[in-house]
Amino acid sequence: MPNQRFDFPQDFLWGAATSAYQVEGAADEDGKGPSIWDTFCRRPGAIQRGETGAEACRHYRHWKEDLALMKDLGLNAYRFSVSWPRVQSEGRGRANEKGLAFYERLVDEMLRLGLRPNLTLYHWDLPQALEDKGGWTSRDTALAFQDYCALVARRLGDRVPMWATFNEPDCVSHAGYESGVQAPGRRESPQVVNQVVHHLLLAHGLGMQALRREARLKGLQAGIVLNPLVIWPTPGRPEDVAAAERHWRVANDWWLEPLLKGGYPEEVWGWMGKDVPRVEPGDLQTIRQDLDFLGLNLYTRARITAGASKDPLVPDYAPLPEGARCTSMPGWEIFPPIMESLLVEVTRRWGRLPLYVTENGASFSQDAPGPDGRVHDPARIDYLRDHLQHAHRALASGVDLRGYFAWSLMDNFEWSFGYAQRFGIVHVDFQTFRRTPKDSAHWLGRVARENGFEAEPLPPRPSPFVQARG
Ligand code: GCO
Repeated sequence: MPNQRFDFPQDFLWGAATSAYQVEGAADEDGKGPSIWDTFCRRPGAIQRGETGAEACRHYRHWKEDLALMKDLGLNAYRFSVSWPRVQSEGRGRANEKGLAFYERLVDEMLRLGLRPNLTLYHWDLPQALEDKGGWTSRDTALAFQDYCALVARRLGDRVPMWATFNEPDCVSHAGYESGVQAPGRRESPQVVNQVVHHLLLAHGLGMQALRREARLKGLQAGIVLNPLVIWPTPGRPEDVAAAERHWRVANDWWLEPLLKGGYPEEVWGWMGKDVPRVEPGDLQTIRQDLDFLGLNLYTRARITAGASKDPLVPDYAPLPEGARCTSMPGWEIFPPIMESLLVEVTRRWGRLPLYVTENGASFSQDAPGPDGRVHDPARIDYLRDHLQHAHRALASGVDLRGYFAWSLMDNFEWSFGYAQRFGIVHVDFQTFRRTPKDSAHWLGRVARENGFEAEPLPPRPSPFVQARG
């Protein structure tokens, strides 16, 4: 079958993504206060091999080289996050001038190089001082977040064009306060976890208001980055589709409905019973701020089946299908149709709104320079290309997709996995901190320069929800 062109819309953003704690290092330099991740990494057994983000990729020192590397590859955007405790060491009050100056230099250099800055205000690194006062279980933290957003918007709101309040608040709440596998590593009751979710949504609304009040750049885009479960019903039985639909409401719409419509999904609220969050008058109106875009992070699918669970809040996950190919992340099946399915489902359920794929990528932990000094990662090129082909098909169906950010620019601190996982399109030697662009970096850079690529045509495969609706 002859190859076809997969061309993307004009002005499509082609970028790479990182987050402060995962790449910066300099954990206690220049006035930065401790974050909950600095604390959590000291908990025995929390992080594989007892590793920490204290040094990470030393991006705090190598930032200029890292930006130049993206520019040389041909990328035109960079998604990064601001470390709250680097800007306000205790999470409140006076700004840490050296911390703000770092981000000012970083943004100014991006603009000089023609890399569109895509700034995330919160990528999980809460100042420890706020956690000591309750963290996200406390409504006050949402108020502190509003002040933090205003502070950063006053300093960078005249030049940063794209802002996200949060990255994956679902992980912040459920991994941080329910399972405890991420910082702050707490295991709270369902009601407390639901209250954390509510405080994060409230903080988002307050942060959006602060951004729009304080930032001066005309045409600034503000939104949020979510990681909806890419729910995939096991094929064949109507009850499996029904179970999957139910879990879409529980896992995804519990976030999307307040953000886009200003209310929690009624049926899910009912299933929660006494565990529902306390909602103050006006909260839902604050949460529902007009979004200029929605960022979506996606990697793999969640196969849902109708099984033994009697609790509508608890899904039955189907095992990996026979012969499933996975990345190095345990159980992360490689299944590129997720890209079309999620983009189409979000648009179908919530209306056409500007979307960015703010994270998509694969960890292959054996990545290393070969005898030729290059890092050959064909599996990652296949992963990126296959997912982009499905993104292209979503665009053809009318989805308003405006950009794609590979996770990640460079191998980095993968939370509880430490440095064992390598998601980067650029290899990092964690002894020398030498950066080596992998073959996938050169491939993505060329796609960015050409705004598309050639590949074999895709076989037809609408998502099961589309099939189920007929
Ligand atoms: C996330 C985070 C990233 C991760 C990446 C791989 O989506 O969990 O935004 O920080 O490193 O997704 O797990």
